[in-house]
Amino acid sequence: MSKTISGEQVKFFDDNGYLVYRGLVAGDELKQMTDECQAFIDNKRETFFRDDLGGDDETPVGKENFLQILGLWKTSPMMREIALSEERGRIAGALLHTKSVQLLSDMILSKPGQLSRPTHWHQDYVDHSTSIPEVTMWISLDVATEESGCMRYLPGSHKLGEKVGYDYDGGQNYEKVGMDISTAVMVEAEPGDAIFHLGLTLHGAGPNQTEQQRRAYIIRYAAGETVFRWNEPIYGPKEENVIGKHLDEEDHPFIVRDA
Ligand SMILES: O=C(O)CCC(=O)C(=O)O
Repeated sequence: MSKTISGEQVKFFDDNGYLVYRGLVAGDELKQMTDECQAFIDNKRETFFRDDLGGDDETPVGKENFLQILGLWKTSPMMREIALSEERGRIAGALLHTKSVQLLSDMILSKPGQLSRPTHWHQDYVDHSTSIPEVTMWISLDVATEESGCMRYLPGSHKLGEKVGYDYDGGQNYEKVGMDISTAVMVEAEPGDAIFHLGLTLHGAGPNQTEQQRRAYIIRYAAGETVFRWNEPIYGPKEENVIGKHLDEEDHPFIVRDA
């Protein structure tokens, strides 16, 4: 049966800035997604961008502390099909309150067992060059628990405006800008559960203290109305200045067009 979103779910998202959608991905598709993501992690796929968010430039491939792989859809036909799913694009469109949705980016974040660092509290949009806060879909590929560093969100924080981007230092920047995380919620997840959040929602995750890896496949969706607000295209510099320009279709294909 096709997956849709109810008015109640949209209202929850509008009020809280995040939404848990249990079992959004299941069966064969979940297996294909997980296997293909693991093939990227194992460095068995041509990879557009791979980095260790928890280490330095010297980290050998396969030893990353907090592995980020970006742009899977660009090199894997299977991930392209998964990333451009119209069914999920329509859900993102409802959350963005728009009729046309483009793929902003996709990525894997993998935290190996016993090695990884926390994800410091941040709002994605502060670091993004796009004019409208995007909707992110975080799909768990493993059982994510408090111990393995499941996601945490501060309900309502999307209404506070732009406060804090990713903190590559001690992780206390959210405190310095006066954000209080005492009412934050922790969301444990099973494989295939999706959590949506808005680019302005404060979120983070604990370290992975288990023996198993904690993997997520993440898709960021942009409203079709989005333009660049500074000259920083998502996939690296271009010859032309992109400020004020719409996201180009080559790097940001439409998933849903104006109905
Ligand atoms: O998976 C994580 O630990 C962080 C994910 C995140 O920050 C995001 O998807 O925006």
